[in-house]
Amino acid sequence: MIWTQIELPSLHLLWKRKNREEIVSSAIRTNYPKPSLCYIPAIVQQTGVEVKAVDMKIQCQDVITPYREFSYGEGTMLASRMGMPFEMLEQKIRESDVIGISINPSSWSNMALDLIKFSKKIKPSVKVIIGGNEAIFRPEHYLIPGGADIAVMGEGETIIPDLVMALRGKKELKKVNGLAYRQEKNITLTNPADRSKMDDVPLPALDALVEDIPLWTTPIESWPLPQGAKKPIGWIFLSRGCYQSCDYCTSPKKMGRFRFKTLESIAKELEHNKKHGITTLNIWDDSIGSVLQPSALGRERGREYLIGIARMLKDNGFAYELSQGGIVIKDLWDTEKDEPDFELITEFFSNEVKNGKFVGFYGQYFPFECLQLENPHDRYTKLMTFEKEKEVLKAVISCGKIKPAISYSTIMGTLDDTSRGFALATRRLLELNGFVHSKKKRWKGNCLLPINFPNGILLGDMILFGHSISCYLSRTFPSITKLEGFPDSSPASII
Ligand code: B12
Ligand code: SF4
Repeated sequence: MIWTQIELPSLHLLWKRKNREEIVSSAIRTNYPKPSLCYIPAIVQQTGVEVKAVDMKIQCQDVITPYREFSYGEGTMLASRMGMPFEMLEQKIRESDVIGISINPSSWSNMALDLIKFSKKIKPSVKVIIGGNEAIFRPEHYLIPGGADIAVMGEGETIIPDLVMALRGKKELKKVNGLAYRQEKNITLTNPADRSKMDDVPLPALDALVEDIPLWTTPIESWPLPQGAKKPIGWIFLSRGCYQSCDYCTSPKKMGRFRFKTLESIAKELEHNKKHGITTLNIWDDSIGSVLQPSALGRERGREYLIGIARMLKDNGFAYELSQGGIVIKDLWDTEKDEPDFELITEFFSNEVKNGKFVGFYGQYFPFECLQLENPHDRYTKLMTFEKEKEVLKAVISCGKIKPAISYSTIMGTLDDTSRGFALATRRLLELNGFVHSKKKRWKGNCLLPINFPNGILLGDMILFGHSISCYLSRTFPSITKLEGFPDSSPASII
């Protein structure tokens, strides 16, 4: 049996309006590692099945293939796939028995549906199996009418071994836990699957991607990398799950109970990365700070664990960024002393250059989320008062020898948001920007002023919304600044 695991191409959205310049309106990243493309092959390999991994984002990056157009504001949005054209997969599909596709952001949905159809057209007998966020939350969309055969509704580690047995005819599909599958026009759901223990998660199949690894060059939260930090840039997950339950976030439902790796297994993974020439890492956990919760290790042992990880990373010469939030801001507050947890912050967020090599923390995305409210904590328990949040951020910025890159965001545009709230968020974002930029010892990092918008808000509305957005948009989509009436994005013009 041959299983080909695929990472979909990038989504390229082009906003076209009469007599106006066209605007690329999707965030496009290509040269970064794709965790599912390393984990799924590693799990499949353990079952003895031959597996191939294809990253359609990293191959043929300049090829743009339009696939759909829809009206958007005063114009139309042209959706294209950017990367390896489907036709180049033909031979691989013919040779495969299984096509595995991972779909995490919902915006990749139509590309996934097209690839499912394409695979079935090339080889009707090929089994198309999908996984990731989209498979878990709306399997029916991909099974009927999408045409996929099976949606994996949980974690590959606990589901794939039995699934492979079923594909080999040695087990009934209905007895494999964690699946949704198509039977003519109906969908059958099997029993939920167990969550995997973090130490049972296999080492990523870096061997399957040796040609791609040198291309993993895009830092997610900081451009450029600090001097002395080396490419390629890999990634690590220390945990799964999160003890919080922010209402906009799928992670706690998708990942379930919080689990974490032991220090021994983290040491093995660091060694594995080093063997493949990787000494710079994205820590991609949703919330490793969850170890501090009483239901995990509790504050005292949790701190020891986090400090242990930081020391291990540094002792092994790693540079690292936390590009998914990683540690909830409230977890960095010492409630007993009513001040930032300086020891934990210094251990985790410091850095230095040792023999010309950058070692330690170099960047983080801080999700401030609700700066428009007097007290952000009122909406999400993971947040604190703005004054405390600032103290934490200041401590993080000041503790290393080399200033890290920090980006931060707030979410605006819900029906509850008011223009007064918008003004408050703007002021606060500017204040943050002011002190993040004002420190000495700063390498030319990136301090963004992004504002995230929920679905349904048009780019055009965002421009009308106000000046702060222009700061974000002008960094992310430089061409947007050329729009008629686009506000000046310099901080002075905003105040
Ligand atoms: C790491 C990460 C990133 C990384 C890497 C993304 C990537 N393609 O791998 C970066 C930083 C680049 C990123 C970017 C974005 N991300 Co992101 N990201 C994540 C994060 C934290 C982990 C995803 C991951 O790789 N997990 C590791 C893999 C191995 O686990 P997994 O996908 O869950 O897969 C397991 C199972 O689902 C199953 N499985 C998965 N696929 C398959 C396939 C088969 C065949 C089988 C059998 C099993 C299987 O087995 C796996 C192992 O157990 C998630 C949150 C989360 N915890 O899921 C958000 C998340 C997926 N991201 C999200 C978003 C919105 C984005 C962005 C659009 C943000 C933006 N506006 O720029 C971009 C888009 C990506 C891009 N190319 O530009 C949202 C998606 C929400 C949605 N419904 O749309 C999420 C869910 C965060 C959130 N809570 O809101 N992201
Ligand atoms: S803290 Fe982060 S990962 Fe956890 S629920 Fe909130 S947004 Fe999601």
